[in-house]
Amino acid sequence: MGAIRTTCAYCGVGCGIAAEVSAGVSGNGDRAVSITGDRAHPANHGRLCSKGTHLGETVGLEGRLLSPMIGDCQASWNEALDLVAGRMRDCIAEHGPDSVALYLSGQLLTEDYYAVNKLAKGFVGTGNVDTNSRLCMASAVAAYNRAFGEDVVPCSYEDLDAADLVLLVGSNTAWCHPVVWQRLEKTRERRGTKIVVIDPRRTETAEQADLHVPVAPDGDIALFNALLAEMKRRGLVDGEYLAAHVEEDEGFWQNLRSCRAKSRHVGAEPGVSTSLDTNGGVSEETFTQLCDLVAAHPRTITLFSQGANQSVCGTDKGNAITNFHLATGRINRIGAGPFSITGQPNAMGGREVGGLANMLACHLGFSEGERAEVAAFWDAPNICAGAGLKAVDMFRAVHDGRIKFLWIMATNPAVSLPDSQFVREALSRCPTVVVSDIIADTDTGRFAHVRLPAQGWGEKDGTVTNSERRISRQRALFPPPDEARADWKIVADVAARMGWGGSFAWNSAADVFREYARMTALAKVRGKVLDLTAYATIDDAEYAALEPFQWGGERPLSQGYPTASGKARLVSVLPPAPATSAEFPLRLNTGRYRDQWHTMTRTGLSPTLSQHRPEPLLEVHPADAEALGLADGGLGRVETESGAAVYRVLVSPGQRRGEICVPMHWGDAMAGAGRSNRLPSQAVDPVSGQPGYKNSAARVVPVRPEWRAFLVRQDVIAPEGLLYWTRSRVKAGWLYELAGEGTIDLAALLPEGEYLEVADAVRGMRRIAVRGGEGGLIAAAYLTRSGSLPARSWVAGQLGLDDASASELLAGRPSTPQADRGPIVCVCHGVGEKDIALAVHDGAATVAEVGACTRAGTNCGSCRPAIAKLIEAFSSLEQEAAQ
Ligand SMILES: Nc1nc2c(c(=O)[nH]1)N[C@H]1C(S)=C(S)[C@@H](COP(=O)(O)OP(=O)(O)OC[C@H]3O[C@@H](n4cnc5c(=O)[nH]c(N)nc54)[C@H](O)[C@@H]3O)O[C@H]1N2
Ligand SMILES: Nc1nc2c(c(=O)[nH]1)N[C@H]1C(S)=C(S)[C@@H](COP(=O)(O)OP(=O)(O)OC[C@H]3O[C@@H](n4cnc5c(=O)[nH]c(N)nc54)[C@H](O)[C@@H]3O)O[C@H]1N2
Ligand code: SF4
Ligand SMILES: [Mo]
Repeated sequence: MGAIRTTCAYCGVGCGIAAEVSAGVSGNGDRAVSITGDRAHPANHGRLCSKGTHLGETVGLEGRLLSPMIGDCQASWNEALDLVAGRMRDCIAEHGPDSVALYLSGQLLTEDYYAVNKLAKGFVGTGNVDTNSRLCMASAVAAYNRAFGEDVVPCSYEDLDAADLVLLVGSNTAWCHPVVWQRLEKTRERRGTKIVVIDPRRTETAEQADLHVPVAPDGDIALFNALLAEMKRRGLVDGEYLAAHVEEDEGFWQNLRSCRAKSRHVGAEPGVSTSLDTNGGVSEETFTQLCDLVAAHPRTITLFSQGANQSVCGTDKGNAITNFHLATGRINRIGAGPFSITGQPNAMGGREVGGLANMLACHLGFSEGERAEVAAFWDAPNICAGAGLKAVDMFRAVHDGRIKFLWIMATNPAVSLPDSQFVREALSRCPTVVVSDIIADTDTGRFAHVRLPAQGWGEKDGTVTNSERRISRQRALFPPPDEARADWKIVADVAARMGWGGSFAWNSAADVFREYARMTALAKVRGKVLDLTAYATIDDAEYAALEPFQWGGERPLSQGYPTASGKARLVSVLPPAPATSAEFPLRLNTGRYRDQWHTMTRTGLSPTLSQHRPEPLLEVHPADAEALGLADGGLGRVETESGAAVYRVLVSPGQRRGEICVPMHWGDAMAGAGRSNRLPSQAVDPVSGQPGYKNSAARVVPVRPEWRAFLVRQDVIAPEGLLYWTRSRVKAGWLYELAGEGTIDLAALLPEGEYLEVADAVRGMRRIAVRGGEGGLIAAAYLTRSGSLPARSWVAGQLGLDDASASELLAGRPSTPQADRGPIVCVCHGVGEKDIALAVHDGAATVAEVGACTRAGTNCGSCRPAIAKLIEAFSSLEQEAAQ
């Protein structure tokens, strides 16, 4: 079989993939696929990052939900669908349509999204359809709507190739949109493009930038206002563009000036530089450097992501950015514009069809006229009366009993929503929770009354829209396993049981797509940019062969803005009011790791991807660590008004003082106490409803366990009563890190088998290796109260082996020492820090030269920023040594 062209399962870059299936087409579950980048796809031209490259490790059936479940009992589709439809019908009859809610995801395909939106807003008659995109780009959507009159991203990736200056605002691009990052690096090589990173943290992206602007948390509005005021002072505002294409809020320019004069302080102890002063907490020197770069390079793209969106002033941040671009005329021109980059593979598709509670469908709102047109198009009996509840409010309504039926699809809100203890309480109170997922055991699934098995990536068929509005096909590679069904099909099946079958009688994803494309005519006649009517009549073969295409074209707003006046708008925005707390003096930031995806239900299954950061880390500035009594590699508990979570401490000079950072990924399925969303509050942006995940008031206390241990075993367990535990995937099973107080019955955490054991009560050391029936190592555990523990990688490598020697196992290391590679940097080729140090010692001075001697960074390239950083560190060590 030749390669199947499809689209990556993960981020909104939307990379094209060529997938060559070598096993699994027969449906026996033993799947194998080789993944390479699709050279013909305009989003990536053949490049892929570590997550895309290793997709093959996550297409197996391990952990999959393979049949409908009612409670803990397997059920038939008929039973499950009857129950879901029956409960929904009863709920509507007794409590009205708004007692029903659907919570969706940017990981659904456009066809799925379209189907659910139609069911809810047209047939059930509720606006309560919202999506995890609320947590992700709702603020960017709101800012675009305010500035341009429609949710339209005004740029394309090709603009990145033509820009002279790229401002990355709140984006760790090298980790979260790695192929865009690689594209930027290419542009920089080719045309000397300058890259500026505006981020409180010195991320790997910031390390590689020409200028890092360490803005204070939520200092972006002050910074962009100051930047624009300075451009005005230097005579760089584009008066002609403003006159022809832009309206402004009353007093816009005075407001900007007064903002520049004001001095505000946000957070933190005295002496900590989190002041949100005139430049957003940025020193005068750095601010001037930024202004000089901006003044010198009119072809500017601002690429913004969660550091802008996930804030209680995220919409205003977005508009501070659009204001700057509009006023300097840096928009609708090649290589220029404010570019919100999307997170999930189909965040944009959801925005198109109406996945957000405050839009009806196809970029239409809830005016009488719009509702009537949509009702007519769908032939809908119960068009909803108006906008529904946004994500955080939706779960509040579940909590207080207004919503009694909740259907969650392709998202894991028990981990990903803020104040997750509250969310769990809400879920446990809700009379009916339905969860459609591909994985059997997720934190959210534990609260479901009914679980429905969906088809996952590699099985499902449909379309996704990426950050630059490009629609691409996802194509099935394998037959669906067991009972798994397409999400849109599950929705249609429920609709049919509700008596609306005729309106949901699609036979294929292509049928749904055509209907959606036809519906965009409603947007078109209202002067919107969204218009897919050219695709409304494609046949099945054309849909099957559909090539990636962009709606709106490369620069969709260059023909005028979709507002009544045809003009865009400068929106007056003010920096947020100061927030200080003596009890919680630190500012807590949360973010992502290079090789993990969200709540880890899929990437957590890949041994390769799990090497980069096997545990959740609490990053703290060295001076704060000292003041707080936190040791590098020790444990720390973060506390906020909402809750507490425990992490491994990483002392990092990349943090600003007074600010800490933790990852969003770990939930209860993967860790004991590392669920970060116990920490942020339910506070949201007043316009967009997006939570402020990146700036919570917090404090940290050291955790000093009496013992530490790790164990490896082949299966999944959930230890209880510990201060800390995490699990991470290794080749033949799982590696558990544990820490606790008092006594621990280590053997109780191990499977039955032949036990080999050593213990030293005085030193508080205990080691156990367990062999199975055939003599292979099935588990091992190592505990210490005061000493050190063996290297995890060697022990994990023995799991499942028949010839592991007893003495080596109990020593926790091989009798002939192996080369210690240090922490793995390049996961594709298994190259460690020490291999790179050696290469630098031998004279390698560039990433390419390190690649030539070690192969590091020569496959997907996701680790190249890390290699560059190591070269710098090791070369300065070498120089010091030489002096
Ligand atoms: N590896 C990986 N890639 C992913 C994902 C993943 O889970 N893993 N998820 C995808 C999704 S859905 C999304 S939404 C994207 C997110 O992609 P990004 O937005 O790049 O990711 P984050 O790490 O959430 O946050 C970005 C940065 O915002 C900074 N920040 C925090 N507060 C502020 C502030 O006040 N101002 C500014 N300017 N910056 C601030 C943080 O320090 C952080 O470095 O990634 C996508 N890609
Ligand atoms: N603290 C903090 N919290 C955050 C963020 C942050 O930066 N900081 N970021 C927020 C952002 S931007 C996002 S996008 C969210 C992401 O948060 P979630 O959406 O909760 O995260 P995922 O782990 O991607 O959840 C997707 C679920 O869908 C399942 N799934 C995968 N494919 C399919 C499919 O085809 N069909 C169905 N039915 N199910 C499928 C997966 O197994 C998984 O359970 O997290 C938000 N939460
Ligand atoms: S950048 Fe990586 S995760 Fe994102 S679409 Fe491309 S290969 Fe997938
Ligand atoms: Mo996201």
